[in-house]
Amino acid sequence: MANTNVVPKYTQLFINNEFVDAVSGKKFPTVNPATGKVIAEIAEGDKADVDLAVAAAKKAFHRNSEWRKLSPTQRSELMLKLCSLMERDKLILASLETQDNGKPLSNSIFAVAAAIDALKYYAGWTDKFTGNTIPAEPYVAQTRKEPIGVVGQIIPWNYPINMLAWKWAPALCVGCTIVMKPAEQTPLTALHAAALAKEAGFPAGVINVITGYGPTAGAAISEHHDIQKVAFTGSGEIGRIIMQAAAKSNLKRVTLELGGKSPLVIFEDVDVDQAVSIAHNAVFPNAGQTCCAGTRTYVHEKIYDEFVKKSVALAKARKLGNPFDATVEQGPQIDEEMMNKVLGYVDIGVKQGANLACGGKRFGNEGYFIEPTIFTEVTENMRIAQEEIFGPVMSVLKFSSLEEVIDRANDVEYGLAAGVLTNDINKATKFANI
Ligand code: TXE
Repeated sequence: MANTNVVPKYTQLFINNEFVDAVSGKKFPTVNPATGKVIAEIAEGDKADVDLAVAAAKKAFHRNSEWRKLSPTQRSELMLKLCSLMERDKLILASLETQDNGKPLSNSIFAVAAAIDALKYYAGWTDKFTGNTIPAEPYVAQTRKEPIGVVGQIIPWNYPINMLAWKWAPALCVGCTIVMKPAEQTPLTALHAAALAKEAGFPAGVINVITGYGPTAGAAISEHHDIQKVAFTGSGEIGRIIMQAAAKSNLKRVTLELGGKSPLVIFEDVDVDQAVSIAHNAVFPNAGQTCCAGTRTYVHEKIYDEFVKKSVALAKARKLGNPFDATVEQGPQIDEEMMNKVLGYVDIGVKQGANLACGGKRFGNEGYFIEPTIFTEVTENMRIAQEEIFGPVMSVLKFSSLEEVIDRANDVEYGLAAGVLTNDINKATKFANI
């Protein structure tokens, strides 16, 4: 079992394979959301530090650099070495993740394993990128896939070690160099992973981690002229800012993975107990802080009452508490601000006429826990059916036909994910294809 008291060893910025203080000397606290207590003081990087990190990453990308001279197989070997070290330190990483993010320890252990898998997957791709030859006689036309250069990566706090792996792995695979900013709420596993990257043998400057806040360190990344691409996961609001910054600076490429308000549609031919369990697990894991959570639960009118009764019983039985307790299923929200935002949405739901079937309150008075919450009698005109709450809140809506529910399910600004539960393959296929 992981040590619940792992003390973070790395709290400084990671630039050019060294841990250093911020140029400004500033620090910020990272807080355990289960207790509200400070875990550690972390170096607060901003523009000056991003400039240093980008310079290191640019140097590491120079055509004569050690990194650029590695063969695809050697890059793969480095990535696999990093995987072995993450495997060695998996309980340390999991403990840091649970302290910083609040998710149950078993979830963090699973998350670390999934992060290792992602790195391994991309380690297998290093030598498989091919270009095309194009018929263009009398000319010879061919395309080659090349690494783009220095990549900026800005990630959120909901799945910190996974977000890191999903961003590092493809960039390292093709030979880019990295300047990453973890979320200010969850810097710990990124710093530990950076130390492991150095131990694995990645040359100086290939991976840099700048801890700090979005409007300072994050903005410096998205505005930087020597960063060729920025990969961002987070809110739509900040995604827009990043796209603008990219356009206004050097037209760097941008990839955005933003929020969602995904429907899960449950038809009347399902096993209701099974559907209740699937719907529950589409919303409540990670305390509802998942971009593709199925938070708009559309239930056919024939099974609606039974579904609601059983879902409420299951939600009420969900165990909240210390995420290091092996019997606990749900930890806290990431911070006080997010807890209050979610509770604000509960108020809005009640005011707009939804029926609060269970939950809706803060749990305990230490940390930032919220009871699993279910609203019934929800309709699309309510804000809780349209806006991403990012908390343990299920909105149940009633429907009567396939055609009707497809239109209603699509009637939101978001388009990230969707699910359907039915035993009729024709219905499932039609639903998925429309
Ligand atoms: O996200 P932000 P927040 C959604 C979810 C949540 C909402 C707000 O609905 O309630 O976003 O969460 C950095 N320039 N998701 O405030 O602000 C910031 O430091 C550059 C969905 O935490 O988007 C952090 O590293 N960077 C999502 C990252 O952006 C900036 C996961 C994300 O923070 C910046 C998280 C700026 N001006 C939230 N401002 C998902 N898709 O899974 C902030 N950042």
